[in-house]
Amino acid sequence: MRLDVVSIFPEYLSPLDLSLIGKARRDGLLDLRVHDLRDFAHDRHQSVDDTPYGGGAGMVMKPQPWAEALAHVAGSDDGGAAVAGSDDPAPARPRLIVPGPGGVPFSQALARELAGEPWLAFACGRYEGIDERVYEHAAQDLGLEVTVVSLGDYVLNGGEVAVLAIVEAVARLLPGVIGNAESLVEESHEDGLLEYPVYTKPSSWESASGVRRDVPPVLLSGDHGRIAAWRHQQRLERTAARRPDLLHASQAMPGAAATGALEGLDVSTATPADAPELLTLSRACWVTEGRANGSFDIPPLVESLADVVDGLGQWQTWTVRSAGRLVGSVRGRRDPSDDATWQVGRLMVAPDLQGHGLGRALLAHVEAAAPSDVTTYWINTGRGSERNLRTYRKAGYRAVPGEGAYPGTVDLTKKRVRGSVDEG
Ligand code: JD8
Repeated sequence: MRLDVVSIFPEYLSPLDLSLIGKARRDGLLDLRVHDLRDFAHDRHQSVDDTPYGGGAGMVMKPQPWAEALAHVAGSDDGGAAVAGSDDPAPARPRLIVPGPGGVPFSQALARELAGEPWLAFACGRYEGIDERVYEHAAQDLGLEVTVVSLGDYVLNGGEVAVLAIVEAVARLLPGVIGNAESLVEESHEDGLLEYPVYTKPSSWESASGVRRDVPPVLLSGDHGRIAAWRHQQRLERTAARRPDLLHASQAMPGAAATGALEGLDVSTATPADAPELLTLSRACWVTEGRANGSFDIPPLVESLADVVDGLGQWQTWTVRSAGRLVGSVRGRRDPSDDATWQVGRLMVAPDLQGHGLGRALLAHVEAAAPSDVTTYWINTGRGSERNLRTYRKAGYRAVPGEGAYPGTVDLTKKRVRGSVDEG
């Protein structure tokens, strides 16, 4: 994997010379390059910031140095980042990650996703932030996929700390970076539960305050079945105590963490009796899309119960229930204007259960349901629906240039691969 980081404090990234990441770089597993933004500021003081339009405290980072820095990085493909086995002639382009307090929350799921990318570039902002036109320029002019990512709900002074954390979380998932990949399996956030407590010698330890503490006897028993059960119980208790939000998700979708997100869930063909809950779930799921696309005047937010019932007559619709609760749905139909195209619509997952792979599993489910003579899948989403676009891209869909079927939307299509997973 190739990684490029641009910052006005390049030395801030020097911790990435150390430890496993440092070794991975020396072993050629990681091609990490750090660039000083000031090298792309050509005035006498190499200034990279100026006063904010509209007034207010602080300074804003200027667009020109960033534009030159990103052009330099994105234009410097030396084949190191080419997708293995891809015959795509187009020069590889980095996926641009810009840390920011307003970004999508960084998570283990996002770390796994980024670990699948051949080339990542990071833009470290400072001051009050980077001129907004740089984000648009990178996406629209340089054609980069741009994702603003937040490390957490607190305010830092710049993006460097976030990049240190993101690079470490991503790089350690790459083959060969950490010794035994085994240990990746039972980690916190890897499967929705926090890790179990760990102990080492001595089995009985007396602290300076004279208190003696022993290792839980089960761990000295050699009985691996009992040890595994004790450790799982510890993980459940710890998660319930410290992160009940995680527990809720893993209980509500028992299969998600293990293998298929639909495992243990009841997937059924929708009936008019499901319409009231489908209407409610649509409202809940499309509020974020409305905000992301600057308009709440979109069918899932304005349609009536009668419209939902109507839709059930025009589309094959599936519901997903967990212990009776409607937690997801999706629908599919032949494109009225092209029999060989299978339209996928209203893919939705209850907001509190998103991020656990249920959306991807539902997409695979509706694709597998397409009649055998279907050759292409079609899906539509808001141009601003970054998360959906990422999910569909990961599932192999590609954006159709130009305006989508509805104003402010993007159409995406994917060729059906015979004998592929999506043929169920
Ligand atoms: C990038 C400039 C500072 C932020 C005025 C303070 C991430 N979880 C996170 N918290 N803060 C950041 C972050 C902060 C940044 C920059 C990331 C670039 N600042 C700004 C807005 C308010 N100052 C972050 N990831």
